[in-house]
Amino acid sequence: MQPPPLKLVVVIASDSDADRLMRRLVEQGYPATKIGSTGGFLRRGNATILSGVEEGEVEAVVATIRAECRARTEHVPLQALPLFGEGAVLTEPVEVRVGGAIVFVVAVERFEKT
Ligand code: 2BA
Repeated sequence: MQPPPLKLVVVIASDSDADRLMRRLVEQGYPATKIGSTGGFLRRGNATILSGVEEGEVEAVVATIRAECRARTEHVPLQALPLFGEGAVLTEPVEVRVGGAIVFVVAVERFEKT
């Protein structure tokens, strides 16, 4: 019999949400790996979490991500943004989404443990 198809759930979350999310995933029995990463726009530290699960487990993993990573908005000075900051004349802060999560679900072609 063929093993069930595997999916790789890739999550980009804020550092503050990522630790809680890792704990919840592991408590629920899902494997997870956290990698330190940096957002290209805000250049703030965030975390990338990888979780390889069976296709039928993806919805439960995504539900946990939704519960633990809530989006909010924050006002950031324009000067703090790498793309626009240099030489910016406007002083009003811009509204950006922080927290929440970006989730990619990708098919795993091959999984091997050596
Ligand atoms: P950052 O690239 O630092 O982006 C942080 C937040 O800034 C974004 O939140 C978004 O609200 C805003 N933002 C990003 N680029 C923008 C732009 N060109 N103009 C205006 N506002 C912009 P999220 O969308 O929740 O993304 C959070 C983090 O997830 C990103 O951090 C990045 O590290 C990652 N990410 C988001 N979409 C991605 C994608 N398609 N591929 C790879 N990484 C992605």
